[in-house]
Amino acid sequence: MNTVLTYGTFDLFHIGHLRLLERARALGDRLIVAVSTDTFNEGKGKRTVIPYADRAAIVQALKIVDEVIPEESWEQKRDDIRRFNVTTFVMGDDWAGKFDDLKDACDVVYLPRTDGISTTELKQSMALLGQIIRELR
Ligand code: C2G
Repeated sequence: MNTVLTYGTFDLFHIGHLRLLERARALGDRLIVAVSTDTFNEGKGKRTVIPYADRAAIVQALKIVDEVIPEESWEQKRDDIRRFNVTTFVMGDDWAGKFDDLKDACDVVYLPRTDGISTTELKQSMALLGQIIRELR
């Protein structure tokens, strides 16, 4: 049983997130996803639009996802790898190199990000749309 593990905020879930999870799942027999809690995200300096419970429910609903756990700290990865007997740790390549210290515990794979989509861009588009609507009133 090859277990794949990945971490993320998955705010305003979009095709970039889905493509990452699909490719991660294809690297093993089961996929575990650690979703960043709202508190942990505040520590990352990230304000999420969608609360943790909803972000976790959306990811859990995907047929390619076997389990969702909360991501509450930067330090939990090594314990999670041990706890779930993880074969492969996966992240998008915006994190390339950042988790190489885990290479003694499992395979570490960085996958190319999906171009043209990001939560930040979605937020910017929504803010612009709101401004246009206000100006049209
Ligand atoms: N991603 C992607 N393509 C995009 C956007 C995101 O492949 N266009 C990937 C990211 O590289 C990441 C995953 O989707 O692997 C989740 O992205 P975020 O929710 O932005 O995750 P992040 O806030 O970077 O949290 O401990 C690690 C952190 O929790 C990662």
